[in-house]
Formats: sequence, C-alpha cells, structure tokens
Amino acid sequence: MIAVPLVNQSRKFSDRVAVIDHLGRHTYASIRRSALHLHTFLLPEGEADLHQSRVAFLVPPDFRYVVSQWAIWLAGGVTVPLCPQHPVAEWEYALGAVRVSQVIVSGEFIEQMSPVADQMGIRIICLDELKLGRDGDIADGNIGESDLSRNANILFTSGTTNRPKGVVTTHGNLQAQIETLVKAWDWRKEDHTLNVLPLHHTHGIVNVLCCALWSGATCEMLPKFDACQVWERLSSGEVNVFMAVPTVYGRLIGDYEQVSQKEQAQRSRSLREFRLMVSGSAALPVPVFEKWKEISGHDLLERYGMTEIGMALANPYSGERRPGTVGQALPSVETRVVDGDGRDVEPGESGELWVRGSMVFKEYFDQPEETAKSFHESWFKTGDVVCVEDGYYRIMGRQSVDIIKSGGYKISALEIEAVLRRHPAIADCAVVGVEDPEWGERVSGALILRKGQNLSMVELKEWAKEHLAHYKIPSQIQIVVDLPRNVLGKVLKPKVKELF
Ligand code: MLC
Ligand code: AMP
Repeated sequence: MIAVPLVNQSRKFSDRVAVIDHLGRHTYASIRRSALHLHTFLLPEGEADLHQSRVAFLVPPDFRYVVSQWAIWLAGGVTVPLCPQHPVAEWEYALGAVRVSQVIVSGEFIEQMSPVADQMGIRIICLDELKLGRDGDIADGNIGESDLSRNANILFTSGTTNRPKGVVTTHGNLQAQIETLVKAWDWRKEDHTLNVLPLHHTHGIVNVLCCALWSGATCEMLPKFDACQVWERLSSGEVNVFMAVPTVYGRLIGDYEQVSQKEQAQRSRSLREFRLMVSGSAALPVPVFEKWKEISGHDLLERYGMTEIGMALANPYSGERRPGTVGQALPSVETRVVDGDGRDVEPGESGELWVRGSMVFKEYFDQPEETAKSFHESWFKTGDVVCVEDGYYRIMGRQSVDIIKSGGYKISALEIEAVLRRHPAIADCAVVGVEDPEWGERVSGALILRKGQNLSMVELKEWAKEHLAHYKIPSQIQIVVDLPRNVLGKVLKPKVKELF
C-alpha cells in the first residue's frame, strides 16, 4: 500500500464525521477502512502498487466518491473521476484518452458502463458487491512518508483545439493547492461545508472536498444542485462554509426572492452566522455580489483559479474584498502579467497572467507539445488577460474567443462548431459566448444553412439534445442566423458577438 498525504492526514481526525450524505454520517475512520478494503481489489495478486496506472471511478457524489478516491491512491493508482451526468460517449473518450486500466462503478452505472469497459478491455469493479462501511477490522494502513512526485489525479479541461486534455496533477501539486487554501481561508476541523458542485472539476474536488477533509472538517454532499434544498441546508444552522460558482449564487438569490418575508428573514439570519462564503470559476457580477451582501451580510470572497493550477488569486480572508476583482496572489503563488512578447507590463496595464509555484500541474497527459506550449520556462501561461488596479487583480477575459465559460463550465467553441457542422442542413457556423446574467456566458451559434435547407430552432434543439448533450447546450443555443458565408469567415468570427 502507498502512503497518501490526505489519508495520512485523516488519522488525526478518526472519530470525527468526514462526510454526510443521503446514506448517513461517515467518520474519517470508517471511510479510511472502506478505502483500505477497496484498494485490495484494485491490486493484482501479490502486488502492492499500481505504479500510477489510471483508475476511473463513476459514483454519485456521496461517501463512495471519497472511498474510491482514497482506495485508488492507496493502491498507487491515479484517479480519473467521471461525471455521472455525461453521456456514455464522453466516458469512453476519457477512458481512452488517458488509457484507464480499471474502472470503479456503483450499482446504478453498471449496466451502462459494462459494455463500454468490456469493449475497451478495462476491468470493472462494482462497489455494491464489496459491502463498504461494514469492514470493521481491517488494518489501518501505511503512515509512512508519501512520495509527492507521484501522479495523483487527472481532470479533463477544454482547450481551443482538439478534444479535452487530461490535466495531470501530482500528490505534491494537490497538497500545495490544498494547503494554500487551508491556510489562506483558515479551514478548521469545526467547519461544516455543503458541496453542491460536480466532483469531476477542481472547484468541487479540491476547494470544497479535499480542503474540508484535510482539515478534519465535515463535508455534506447533496446529490445535485437544487436551490430550495440548498437553502434548507444553509438555513439549518449546521453549515458554516459555502463555495460555489456565480450561477449558483444567482439561482439562490432567485429562490430567496420567491419566498415569504418571514422565510427570507430566517434565511438571512442563518447566513449571518457563516464563517466563509466564496465564489469562483467565472466572473462574479457586481450586482450578484451586492445582492448577496444584502441577503447574507457577507462580502463574497471572489477568487480565481484553473484546473491546471488550483487557485492563484483571491480576495483577502481578512481585509477588503473588492467587488469585480479577484484580489491578490495567494501565498506561495508567484505571478507575472506580461505583454505579447513576454515582457512584464506596468501596473494598470492589461496583459496575460503567468503563474508559477508547486501547485502548478505536471503535464497534459500524453501531450508533450501541448504541455510545452503552455509554459514559458517554469511559468504557466494561463491565457487569461488581467490587469492589476490598486493592488487588486481584475480578470479582463480570455485571450481566445474560442473558450466559453458557461455556468462555471469551460466549453470549447471550436468543438461545438465541429459537431454542428455534422448536421446535414448546416454548411458552416461560428460559435461564441454571449454575455448572460444567469450563465455568465451563453453558448450561441451563428449558422449558414446549405442551399435550399430549412432548420427551425425546435429541430435544431432536438438534434442538439442527442449530439451536444455533454454541453447541455440544447437549451443554450439561442439564436440561429442564416448568415451569408462571406460574413462568417474566420476573420470576422470574433466580431460575430456584435451581431447578437
Ligand atoms: C444547463 N442549462 C443551461 C446551462 N446549463 N442553459 C444555458 N447555459 C448553461 N450553461 C439548462 C439545461 O439545459 C436545463 O434546461 C436547465 O438549464 C437546468 O439544467 P441542469 O443541468 O439541471 O442545470 P443545473 O443542475 O441547475 O446546473 C446549474 C449549475 C451547474 C450552475 C449548478 O451548471 C454547475 O454545477 N456548474 C458548476 C460547474 C463547475 O463546478 N465548474 C468549475 C470548473 S473548475 P431545460 O430546458 O432542459 O430545463 C474551474 C476552476 C476554478 O473553473 O477557478 O474553479
Ligand atoms: P477551468 O479550465 O474549467 O479550470 O477554468 C479556468 C478558467 O475559469 C480560468 O482560466 C478563467 O478564465 C476562469 N475563471 C476562474 N475563476 C474566475 C473568476 N473569479 N473570474 C473570472 N474568470 C474566472
């Protein structure tokens, strides 16, 4: 068995509750024991290390997620979390792209995953057959020194070209990402957070789940985001730390505005007791910041991060949190703001943000050229344009118009265009993100139809349901414009925005 930083850390908190979910309350000791039990099933007979082979897991967001994650690490594997809401084709892509050798699934996914795993020659392990949580007397594992250079986790992120890339972080990267936030935001074992975010992205995994577990705190998990249910838990008096994307705060505000004044007063009272509320993954609109302050009494702490680097910039835990900005570099994160020639710009001028530090990922899996292109010496080039004003960073946008952020998800415009072009009535198209108060950006397409073809919005949405399910864009595509081809050339594409 391999020594794992997060698992070793959990020994300090054995009797505390680590996870609360629809199945019950799970202590650190019980999760650790279940993980130890599961890890033995991942190892070939007589062996103690998977030698960093990739193990995917497809489980709902509950204690089984943590058990699977820890078990894979204890067996010396690299975690590849899959999203339960994704279509099968997306799982297939992920399994193939990082050459997964085993996949752990819970019972509800076995039917869908079995044929895929069989066809790809991937070993499948069904959690339900292992009786997790009922394995009282398993030895408590290796508390030796961890090898931080080992690969730990792979998450997928969209680029502008090609399919999503697998971002490889080592145990050292993860530990640095976690420790930076634990320190900056004063995580403690008495904290109780509520996770409503997907667990195949860094926001939910690192900022919420791993930081809570590193600190001995409790992470409560909801099966999916539901504004009413979230309000119920936020008002319970038990939760004191909350983190989400701006769309979630917008939804919570919408729900708050619909309840009685008495209920509003109760909700507001509960929020005032919170220790920390954070927003990130996309720009927090100032009106949302202000409305949330009115409701909760809190200045939301807005921070900036990326799958490749964890969190880099954040407004202060103590001190002024300035709306519309993402604060300063977090401790142990080095930053530069540079022009097109890689020269540092003057404060107040815009430039690309470059980041360096032990939290920065190791590589894009199997893509040395992409990896090399994204670095300048030891600096990771984020592709985000920023400006430092009065000591506070402001995110001005992405360098590429082909990256869209919608609901906190990163989406490649080029990838959607490629799919749309497969439609028999579509000759060409341009996809852009159009500013939207609810989603941050909305995926919008301008289409050229083939001669003599008609395509209604209803027909397109039906088609998109099948072909673009992963992006949820069926209801996002908002405008079809049958543009003349000459308006839609690559050169004009950045300007398509202005047409809407
Ligand atoms: C869904 N819908 C959208 C949409 N997403 N419409 C427009 N734009 C979008 N982006 C539509 C659906 O089609 C559906 O329509 C309706 O909204 C409800 O869909 P849903 O799937 O039920 O949405 P919901 O569950 O409410 O999801 C909203 C959300 C979710 C905000 C909770 O998007 C979310 O969890 N986002 C967080 C993503 C995240 O964690 N990002 C972090 C990446 S890491 P209809 O018509 O069918 O009802 C990162 C680094 C960092 O960014 O800094 O953190
Ligand atoms: P992802 O690749 O999904 O990890 O998304 C990372 C990207 O999200 C960054 O490169 C930014 O473009 C964006 N992002 C994250 N936090 C913020 C923020 N607070 N404000 C604006 N953009 C953000």
